Amino acid sequence: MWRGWHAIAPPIRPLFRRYVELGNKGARELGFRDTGAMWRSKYDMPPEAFPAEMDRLWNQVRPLYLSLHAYVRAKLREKYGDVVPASGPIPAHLLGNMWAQEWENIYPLVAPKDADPGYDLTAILKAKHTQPLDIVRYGEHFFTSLGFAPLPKTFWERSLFVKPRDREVVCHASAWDVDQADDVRIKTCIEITAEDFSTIHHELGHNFYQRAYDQQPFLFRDSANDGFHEAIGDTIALSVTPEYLQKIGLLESVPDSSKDLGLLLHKALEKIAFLPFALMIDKWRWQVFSGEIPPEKYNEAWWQLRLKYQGVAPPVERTEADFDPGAKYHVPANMPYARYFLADILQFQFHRALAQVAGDRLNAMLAMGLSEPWPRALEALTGQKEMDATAILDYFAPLKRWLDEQNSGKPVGW
Ligand code: X8Z
Ligand code: ZN
Repeated sequence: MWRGWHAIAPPIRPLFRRYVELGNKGARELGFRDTGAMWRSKYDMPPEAFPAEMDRLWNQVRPLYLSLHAYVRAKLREKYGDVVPASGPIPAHLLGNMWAQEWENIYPLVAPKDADPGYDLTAILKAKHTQPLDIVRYGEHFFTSLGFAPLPKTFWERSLFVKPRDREVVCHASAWDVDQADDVRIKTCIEITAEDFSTIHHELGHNFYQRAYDQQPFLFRDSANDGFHEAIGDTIALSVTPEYLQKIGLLESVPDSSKDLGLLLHKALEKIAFLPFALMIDKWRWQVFSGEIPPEKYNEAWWQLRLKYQGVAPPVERTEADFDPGAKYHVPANMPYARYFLADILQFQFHRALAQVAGDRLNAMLAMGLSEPWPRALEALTGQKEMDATAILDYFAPLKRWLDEQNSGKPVGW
């Protein structure tokens, strides 16, 4: 007999309320005003300055979000009629994601007529019978192609990649460095979708970061701030272009540049739609921790912020009998969320810089002309003051291995 959800899991609102009290008690014992202030203290600036920094970034991108929101609203109105208002908030359940946090699932509804790139990575992966571990190998390949060492054997032995049949696990993807050294792992339940293809790149970004700083003193084994940790895999995934998919054998032909607009719109549905969501989650929690939002207003304040930042509205009336924030993993899991907002901004900054750095460094050397001794010019591009033949050897290393095989048993030299 169905006894209702309460028989399976107790209602989360009173537990959350108690968690807020206990969290604040702990934060105060550590010298912070509340948990929110503790979370905001990790950005190399006074905790009070951090929200203004978030707002500054949000105001930079807000016009782009408004344009995207208006376009999507109009398209949804064409499809669904008057349930979508001409000028008000978009009903949150029409955006193709349980939390309306990323909207790429409704791409087919909003695709530009003449610029749809015409491929669907989920469909391609399924048609190729891609397995969960293959997706992880694709992700690892991107990093090794940049010169990172392959993941250790223990990563493959100790990670959780698929949902076990015999027990409940937390499927929300996470990455771990269990011994703060080489024992890195991921824990997730991979599904064969484009979304999980990106998520795996995201998680591996954490693992490769963890391994890169493993020679630091213990207390320095972390990213510059938590936004950096969240941004690395996504920076890599921004280079998962049609050209790259073709290179790794997932796409037969690359759409020509007339389809770039469709690709960009798809990316915007992921990355631009996400920004106000990622911003409002901790705006809500900071106010909850500080007491500005009292428990009797948890849900009302949640939807006010959803309206203010995202321009979305609940499809049915919500009351304080509901506790919608509890449906977002990070809220009950006590995981700060501002980091994802920062990561969304930073990944594009990193990506642009990685592309520019090569050109800029080359130009720095060229622009020096004969004004400096050549070792300085060499240093401007390579960071090295001496000429070094290891680069030419690296370049030909596979050929050298092959030649040595061919020559085995034969005389070498004269
Ligand atoms: O929680 C995550 C990762 C684990 S650090 C899968 N993300 C946020 C979310 O799912 O809400 C990645 C992007 C945003
Ligand atoms: Zn992450």
